[in-house]
Amino acid sequence: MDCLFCNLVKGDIPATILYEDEDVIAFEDIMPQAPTHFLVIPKRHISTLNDLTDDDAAVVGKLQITAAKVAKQKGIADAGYRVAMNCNEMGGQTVYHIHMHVLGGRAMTWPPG
Ligand code: D5M
Repeated sequence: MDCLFCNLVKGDIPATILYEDEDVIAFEDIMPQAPTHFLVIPKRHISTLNDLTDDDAAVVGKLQITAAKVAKQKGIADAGYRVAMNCNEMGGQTVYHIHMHVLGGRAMTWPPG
């Protein structure tokens, strides 16, 4: 299976990496929708949120904790930011390796489109 984000994790495609450890990696989104827009992904392939099991609880928690850490590092934490995960076609998912979007640096609107 050829997965874009698995290839990014392997270093086969370039990325601006903001944080990396044995479980997760955070990098700049290539099509930013806000002045700050980065993604946090598990290194292990999980296609969609629907594929999560109880065994994934720790890594999913780590995605959120990493999002908050990197948001602080990027200087958007105090002003505030948006975290979003898209699931399947109607949810707007285009890359089938789960990823947490973190957007900041501008006021977000609600509801999201
Ligand atoms: O979001 C998929 C996101 O992935 C979208 O915001 C663009 C981003 N993307 C796609 N390719 C790359 C690379 N190569 N580097 C960084 N970011 C990338 P979704 O929720 O699936 O629509």
